[in-house]
Amino acid sequence: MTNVLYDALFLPHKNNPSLFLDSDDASSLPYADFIKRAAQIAHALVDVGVLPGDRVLVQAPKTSDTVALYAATVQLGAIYLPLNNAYTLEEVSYFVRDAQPSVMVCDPKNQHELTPLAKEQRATLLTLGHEEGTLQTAANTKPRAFEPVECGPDSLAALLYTSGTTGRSKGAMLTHKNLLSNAQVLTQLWQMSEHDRLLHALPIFHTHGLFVALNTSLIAGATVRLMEKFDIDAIQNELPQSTVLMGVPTFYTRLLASPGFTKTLTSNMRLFVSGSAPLLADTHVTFYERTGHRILERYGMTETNMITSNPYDGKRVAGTVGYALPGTEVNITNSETGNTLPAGEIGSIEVRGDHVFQGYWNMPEKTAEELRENGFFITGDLGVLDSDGRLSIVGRSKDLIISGGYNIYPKEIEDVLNEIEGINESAVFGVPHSDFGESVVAAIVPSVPDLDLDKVREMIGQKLARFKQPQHYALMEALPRNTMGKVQKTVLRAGYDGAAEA
Ligand code: MCA
Ligand code: AMP
Repeated sequence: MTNVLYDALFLPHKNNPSLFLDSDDASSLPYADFIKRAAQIAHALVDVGVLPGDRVLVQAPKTSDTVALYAATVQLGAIYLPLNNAYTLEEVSYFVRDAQPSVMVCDPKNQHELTPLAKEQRATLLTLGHEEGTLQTAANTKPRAFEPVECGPDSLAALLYTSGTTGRSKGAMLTHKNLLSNAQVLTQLWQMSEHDRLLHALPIFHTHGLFVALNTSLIAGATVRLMEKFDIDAIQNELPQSTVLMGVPTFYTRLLASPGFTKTLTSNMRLFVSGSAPLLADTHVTFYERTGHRILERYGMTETNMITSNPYDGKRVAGTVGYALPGTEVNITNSETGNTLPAGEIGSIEVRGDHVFQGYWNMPEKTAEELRENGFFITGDLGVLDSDGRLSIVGRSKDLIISGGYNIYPKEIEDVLNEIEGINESAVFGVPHSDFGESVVAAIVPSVPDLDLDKVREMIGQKLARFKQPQHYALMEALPRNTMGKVQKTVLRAGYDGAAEA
């Protein structure tokens, strides 16, 4: 039986005694044992009725069992749907209602809160914790082998939600082929091998930590040092025993800010990768001066997986995201006409290749807007190619804030603010932030003279994950608008100096 992704990522390790997951609790899991654990979890999912094509929604801590749950879902032909642990009940409710999973797997501490939602959707609610959970207990007694379910290249493997400019999150449908082709290309390009030990400090509910880091390590047979989160001291302790780190720019600015981060600590490392947000050229240069390593910056999206990468062997240029990956076409177009622009001209970045998703779950109109019939996906990023084919990102046509590698769509926050009594209208924008790259500011036009901002914060807190909540509020009499009536966020950004903070 063929299961495209399982056969390439997991099956080769059936009898591999090498260490795969080296976790925070000092537990370690060889590849062969991991494969057995995934099989047990697959049996436990089948027992609660999960069928091929079903969505398995997961909002669980970062543990080896969570990674095994991903493998199990792929193995039984179901669709893995991971969610940020920071999402509130309100946010999770949207994803559940949209994706209609047959099973929801949550942290035991959220079981009580999620029970009514699971009941409403007739989904089975299972728990997965650091120590134990109902899924783990059920899996413990199951057989340690499971026959993979047939899945071709176009079968869906994952549904990853990405926020949208309309305020509604969209589920990007990713197939076995999409995930596998990208992982194969990256493994080869970055020369990942069984000798690598990857420092894994990213969350595993996004493309970067889940697919880029884990899938490439799996293909290579590398060891993954699975750390619950990015902790500067823990990272520094691990660097001398590791070879690869994949992170967002905040990882690198934090390392540089640490007096204990020295060249000696990095002497065993062969690769530092950065992505998910722009890496400042200054960070690239300072990192090189401190360590002798040039951070390899690459560019990607949830919908497309990775698109470009600086070379492994060739010149890594600060402030650029490198060349289109093998099998990837990057086209720079005029955003009005869609016509291709020559090298040197700034335009809309479009991308085509085996790694580009199939469209948005239940949103054919949105899919048609962003995925052209000729297969090119309109990224919403603005860029320029040089004569050599090297891409630089110069901005975004989409209204998006990237904070610490998390995408935040202003519209989603504005919608929540505008619902609050006493707020006439609002505009949310990003301002530079030394740690997160950008942070969220909300300009508010109150409809009452004594708007209680503490109350506003409290109401926002009930609805939106912490990382999306505005760090500052600026009260204004009116929002700046152009002649078309459109709010001018560039004016807001330029005029914001923190002084107007309420
Ligand atoms: C945490 N907080 C944040 C963020 N993270 N606030 C704004 N932006 C953030 N990114 C808040 C928490 O709510 C908390 O607030 C306080 O900061 C401390 O929380 P803590 O968990 O301790 O934060 P941290 O460990 O310092 O986390 C910062 C981080 C983390 C390491 C930058 O956010 C992170 O791992 N980011 C990576 C995101 C990622 O994987 N992106 C890839 C997306 P309070 O104290 O007030 O309660 S995939 C993608 O973009 C594409 C495909 C691509 O190209 O990769
Ligand atoms: P997401 O929707 O979370 O997949 O985020 C994708 C977005 O992150 C892209 O459209 C870019 O705007 C941004 N991004 C990813 N990598 C980079 C990078 N190396 N430089 C600048 N922006 C990036």
